[in-house]
Amino acid sequence: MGSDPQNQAIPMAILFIFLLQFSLSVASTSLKEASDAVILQNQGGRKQREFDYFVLALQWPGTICKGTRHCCSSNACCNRSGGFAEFTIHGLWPDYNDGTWPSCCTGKEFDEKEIHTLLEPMKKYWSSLSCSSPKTCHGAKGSFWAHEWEKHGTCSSPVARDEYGYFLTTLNVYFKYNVTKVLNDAGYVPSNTEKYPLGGIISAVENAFHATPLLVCSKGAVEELRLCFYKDFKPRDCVPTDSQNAIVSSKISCPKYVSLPSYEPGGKIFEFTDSNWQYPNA
Ligand code: U2P
Repeated sequence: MGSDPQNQAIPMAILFIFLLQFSLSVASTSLKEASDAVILQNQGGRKQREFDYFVLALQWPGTICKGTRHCCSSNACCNRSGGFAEFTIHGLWPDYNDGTWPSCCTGKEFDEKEIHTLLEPMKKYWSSLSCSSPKTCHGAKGSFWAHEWEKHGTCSSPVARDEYGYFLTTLNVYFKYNVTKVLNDAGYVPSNTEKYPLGGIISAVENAFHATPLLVCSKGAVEELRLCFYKDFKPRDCVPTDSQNAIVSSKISCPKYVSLPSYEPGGKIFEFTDSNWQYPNA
């Protein structure tokens, strides 16, 4: 009961053409995906590839504000009534796995009007804790928010594609992963007398988010706590970063026991440097 080889040849040819077309279309799709993934961003002739992961950098105002020497209207250390009892946002930074990061990826300048609907939470949770005006990507001086958007936000594509998206995404991640609550629940509360084990703080965050944070200290006090995320904002371990050719890791930056200083404005006498500055609650 042998079948006719001529009759078989036609379906085989159709199958072959189908498979050829299928593999060509798969190949072109994966080529397209590969080229979508490697976005080459250009500024001043520099080419930067797409970032690998996000760092949400949080600052501890109690530590930073202790170093305040003078006041101005833009420094929340001077004018926040009631002080601070929580981490505030420093920035959402797209980083590379090798410890470096892209910066100033497009020419897009900061425009506060684009985020006018976010100003209330921004002022409260993304406050500037300094009087100095950081550099923007164009060499001019700008606000803290302008610096963070131009340096880091413009490199967050394709996850956050514009200024509004960048700030909104950052606020959402900040509210979702509430480190202050995690530490308070574990008994690590602001104090000017207590010292806490660095390992205990790291474990509390690991237990809550199943990923290892990175801590940065100044004179034995927690100055920053960084949480790391995949591009879909699932938590992942932070890796030591390379800051001005020095490796930053929790153990290098912090002692075995660290403080989380509390801070209330008014406890210090400031020299104030602009006429807009007002004493808190004045
Ligand atoms: O750590 C000092 C400064 O380097 C920039 N930085 C650090 C680690 C990192 O993963 N990504 C990154 O950008 C920060 O610069 P800034 O945004 O303050 O200009 C950080 O403060």
